[in-house]
Amino acid sequence: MILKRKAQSGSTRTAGFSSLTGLTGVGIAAIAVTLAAMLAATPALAEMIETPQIVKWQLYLQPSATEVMEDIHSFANLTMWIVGFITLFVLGLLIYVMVRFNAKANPVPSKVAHNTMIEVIWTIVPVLILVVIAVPSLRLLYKELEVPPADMTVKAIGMAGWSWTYEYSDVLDSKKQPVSVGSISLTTADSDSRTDPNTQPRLLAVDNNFVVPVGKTIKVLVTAEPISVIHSFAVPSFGVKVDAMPGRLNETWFKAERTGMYYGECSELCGQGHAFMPIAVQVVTEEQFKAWSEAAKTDVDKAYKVLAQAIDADTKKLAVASK
Ligand SMILES: [Cu+2]
Repeated sequence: MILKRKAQSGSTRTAGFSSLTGLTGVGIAAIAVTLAAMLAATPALAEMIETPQIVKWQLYLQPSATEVMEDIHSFANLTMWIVGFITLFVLGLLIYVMVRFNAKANPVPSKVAHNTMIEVIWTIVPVLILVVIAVPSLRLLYKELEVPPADMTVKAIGMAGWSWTYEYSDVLDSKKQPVSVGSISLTTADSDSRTDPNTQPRLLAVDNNFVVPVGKTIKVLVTAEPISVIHSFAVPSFGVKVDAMPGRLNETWFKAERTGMYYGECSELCGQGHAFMPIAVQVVTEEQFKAWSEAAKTDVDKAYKVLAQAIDADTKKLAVASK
């Protein structure tokens, strides 16, 4: 298992982008809280590894499980600092003007209307700030969009009945057809078939997970069933979000660095079942994936039982080894 995670602590997840509200009192308070939290953030490795992907009352971005999402975290933090400093600077100027130049303190106002130097500065400084933001922004955009040589390709199809189908182009059944896995939410609009609320979160758990091996570059071809509407394949911890459109093939990629469950949701308003078509990605070890894919060639239902047994056995082995 690869653990490559930079400074990121749960305590940085505070006010988030609410500071974009600009000069309102709420915005300023949010920025102050966020900056204070960022300053106080001291990352602890153990905490990072054990951080669950979803927690109650979660704010800000989910913990990252790929390098792309790690970069999104860094970029979001950079822009938060810039937004914070600009807002505090403008607030300072406003307070200074209100105190120093109000009618009582300054009864005879100056009639100066132009200052070339100040005008040059307030044109150039914002340009420089935008350049500072543009460089990492474009670098990140290219990293997200350019798919590196993939170890495996999977086609994710948004279905008309508000569910997902995953087609494994590299796992072929006896008829040389890609193994196809239907993935339906366990919490549907009119019923809830979850048996364990702890391991099967509401509106996120599905019957068949999207199983992938850890540390491998997975290329995802994203589309929607021809009779369906536009959906969107999104997994926040991977920094992945791409539209699933009927008659069109989009592509994205991810390389998960840790095993575990990662949840996403359809992120394009697609109709009455929009809230009931989650994406559940199960990242497993290469051996566990082999066990799953071998079994899936003949029987998909059995493959998930085989996978559960393999994970169980490995967990027990780990527990014994750590004693
Ligand atoms: Cu949808």
